[in-house]
Amino acid sequence: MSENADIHAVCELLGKANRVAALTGAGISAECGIPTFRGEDGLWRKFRAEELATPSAFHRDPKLVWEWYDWRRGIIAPVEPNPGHEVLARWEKIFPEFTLITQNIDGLHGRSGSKNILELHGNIWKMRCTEEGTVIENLDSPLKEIPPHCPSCGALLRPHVVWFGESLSSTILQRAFLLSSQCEVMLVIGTSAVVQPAASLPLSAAEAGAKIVEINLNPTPLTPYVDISFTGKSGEILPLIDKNLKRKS
Ligand code: BV8
Repeated sequence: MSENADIHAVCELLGKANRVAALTGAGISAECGIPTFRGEDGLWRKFRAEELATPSAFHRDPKLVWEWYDWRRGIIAPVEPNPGHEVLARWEKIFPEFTLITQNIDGLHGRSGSKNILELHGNIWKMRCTEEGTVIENLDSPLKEIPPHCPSCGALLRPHVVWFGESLSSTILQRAFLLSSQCEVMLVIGTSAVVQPAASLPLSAAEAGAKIVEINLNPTPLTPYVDISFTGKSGEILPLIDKNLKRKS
């Protein structure tokens, strides 16, 4: 189908839907200049992200891991959300039930005004005490101390994110699967759809009868299973869909 026909088709779907969900990945923030995970630009020094985003890497060298997160915070801090983030924030107000499920830890959905966000993998602007488990927000960029320590007990702080090999919060994960299985339309935006369990959410939504709409620069393992697939930049395609959407708040 031509892109225009696809735009028309997705607006038809969204025009009559009450329960809509969106799953986002690093691709939705790429147009802000934030490196994706698996894209060419995802490399830091000579490390692959999966090598640093693990409990064993932190145990081995917490300073090195914090230097990586401080580098990423330094890239994220000055940027503004892009039109893709903004459309999703606006859709939260025009659909009776709109759920935003993100794998991103950059906090840009929140900064664009989205409220109802499930941050599956945590948030880079939050830290957790390795002793007490308390979570604190820290927006310093650059960090004043690397590695940072707990202001109340002095123990090492770790990024409040989910590392590979670590389980996600069961509360957030259960809610993500519940809302995915209840939505009528799920948009899957800017994710390579390989990291589990996040990559299973669109499949469980499809099994429950939802229509799946994918927006990605490239095909993904999910593409053969979706109802409508847009190949392009989410910061351009989402505003295009929004402009043609006959739904106002
Ligand atoms: C767990 C936080 C229990 C940290 C992240 C089953 C099978 C195989 C493996 C596993 C499995 N179950 C569990 C695993 C292991 C692992 C996993 O899935 N590994 C993968 C690599 C196969 N999962 C886990 O470890 C999870 N924990 O399952 O615990 C357990 C444990 C062990 C074993 C069994 C069970 C925890 C996963 C969470 C890890 N933490 N982030 C940090 O960020 O520092 S994941 C991190 O990577 C991101 O959060 C994100 O989730 C993922 C990156 O994926 P994307 O966001 O999709 O980004 P990517 O760069 O890959 O792709 C970008 C896409 O955008 C591309 O498609 C590109 O084409 C597109 N794009 C680019 N520009 C644009 C665009 N699209 C549109 N517009 C554009 N402008």
